[in-house]
Amino acid sequence: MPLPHRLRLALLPTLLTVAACSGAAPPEAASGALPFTATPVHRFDEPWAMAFLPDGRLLVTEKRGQLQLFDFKTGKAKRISGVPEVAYGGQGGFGDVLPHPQFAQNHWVYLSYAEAGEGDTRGAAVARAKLVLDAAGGGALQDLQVIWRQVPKVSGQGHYGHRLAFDRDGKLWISSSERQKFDPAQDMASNLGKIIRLNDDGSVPPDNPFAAQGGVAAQVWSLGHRNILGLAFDAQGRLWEHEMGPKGGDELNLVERGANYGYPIVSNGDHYDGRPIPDHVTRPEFAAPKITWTPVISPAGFVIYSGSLFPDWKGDGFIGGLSSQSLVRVEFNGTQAREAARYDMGQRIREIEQGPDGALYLLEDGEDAGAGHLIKLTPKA
Ligand SMILES: [Ca+2]
Ligand SMILES: [Ca+2]
Repeated sequence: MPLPHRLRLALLPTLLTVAACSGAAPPEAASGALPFTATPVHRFDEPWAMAFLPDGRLLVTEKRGQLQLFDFKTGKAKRISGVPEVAYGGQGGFGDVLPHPQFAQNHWVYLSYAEAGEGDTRGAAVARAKLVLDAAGGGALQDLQVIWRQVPKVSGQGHYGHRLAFDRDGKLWISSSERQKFDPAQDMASNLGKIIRLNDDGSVPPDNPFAAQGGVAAQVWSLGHRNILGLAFDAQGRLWEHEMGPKGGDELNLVERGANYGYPIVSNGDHYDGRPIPDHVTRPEFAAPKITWTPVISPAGFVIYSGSLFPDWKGDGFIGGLSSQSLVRVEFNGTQAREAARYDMGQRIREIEQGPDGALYLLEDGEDAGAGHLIKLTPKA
């Protein structure tokens, strides 16, 4: 499978972005070529998310509602049966997939997806199920339990979010985007526009910051978010998220307990219909982004690299770019961050993971003809 016009380094957008970012340093010097080899491995139908199993195989969600198990040894993907029905359309469908940290012992897999509701409403849901693998290279989900839902279900097919992460204490984190409804991000009677922290069975930890308020507020760790398509923990256990701004103002945020990130009251972007939104600097009571991007990158997928195959990149964040068709590398310095490099991939990048071999794996978004590849990145020989 060829990789046409992918191997270029996009310097101009990076320079424009750096000019718009306070405190950002220049990107790494241009070498005229990408600093890695990009190898297409397999092609999926509108892939959205992926996660490695302890045996080295890869679970991939396809937005239309399939869960695939890809075996690098055979080069084949097999369908997993027993998946929940998804509300496919717009930005909705199958979302994230994530094995439990103790998957080898308990076989739990966590899935997020858009779920139909009453009338013309939808909302994100998170379920867990036991993944029973078979000898033919496939498997089945059993004992499926829905453990969380967006409240309320609303019209529209955008901004579900529904990214999943586990922390080192085994707590489950969910990004719940604001469904393009704006104000729910500030409303504690709704869990839209929030980052959610739960126990692995979906129950609410009593030490959550708004636990005393009860209801869905008890699930909330932070609020005032827009469309969060990336959650990642660094080696120190800090949680970082990125979210798409409206017209301008994509953000990388350090997620802090009980903090309000200000949307839709503040944003470094503005509404698509032209109405201005005051910038973050006007309201210091709201947590401000560590990086802000205008023009936007449209961030999707997020990993903080901990491998050895790319030793210079240990501890760096990698973010996929949809509209920017790029891979963005972020360098952290404690609680600060800056964009260090942007690599032009020539396709919308939806998802990124670190493999057990230390290679980086990307999923192209699947909407464009010829897209949807799983791509492996390895150091240049
Ligand atoms: Ca993933
Ligand atoms: Ca603004």
